[in-house]
Amino acid sequence: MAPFAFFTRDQPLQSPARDVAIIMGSQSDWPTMRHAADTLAKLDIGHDALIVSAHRTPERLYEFARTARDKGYRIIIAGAGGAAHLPGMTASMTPLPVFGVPIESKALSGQDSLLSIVQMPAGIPVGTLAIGRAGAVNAALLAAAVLALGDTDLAARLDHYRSQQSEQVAARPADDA
Ligand code: RP5
Repeated sequence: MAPFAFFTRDQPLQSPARDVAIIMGSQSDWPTMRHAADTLAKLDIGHDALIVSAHRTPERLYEFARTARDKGYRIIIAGAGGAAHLPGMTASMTPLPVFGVPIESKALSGQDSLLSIVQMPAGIPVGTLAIGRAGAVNAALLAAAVLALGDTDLAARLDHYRSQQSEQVAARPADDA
């Protein structure tokens, strides 16, 4: 089977120069996970976004996780909701750093996602972020910070991002904001 044959339905997966793979358990996770993609794009960090379900497409998960490092990815951001096994299972099959984003589920507001991602047994780490959009944005920023350790241009872009963010905070609250 050709590598990433699972991912060719909509567009061929371009092999990286993409440092970050954003994976998610379902199409329904994309409204959250697109914030990670948007943040990486703002920082000009190459990335892919892929649907990989631990429960519905376990073979796709196995294929992805086993080959991610050889494909050139350096960091994986994994978003999942409910019984959210995707980040932990991915981490078990790749030496790459995995950052988990708990999706805000309907039934339990993401607390199920959070607890099932964060409480990894010792030996296989997943860096767990906040529930929902904040977690997706911060996963991208954390990935950027790690990549910036070996990339001075990216470090400068990240400094600029944070400076701009600071400048956008008003000194006083406004009634009509
Ligand atoms: C998980 O199940 C996904 O990560 C998603 O958050 C959740 C629900 O998926 P759908 O039923 O909306 O496809 O695997």
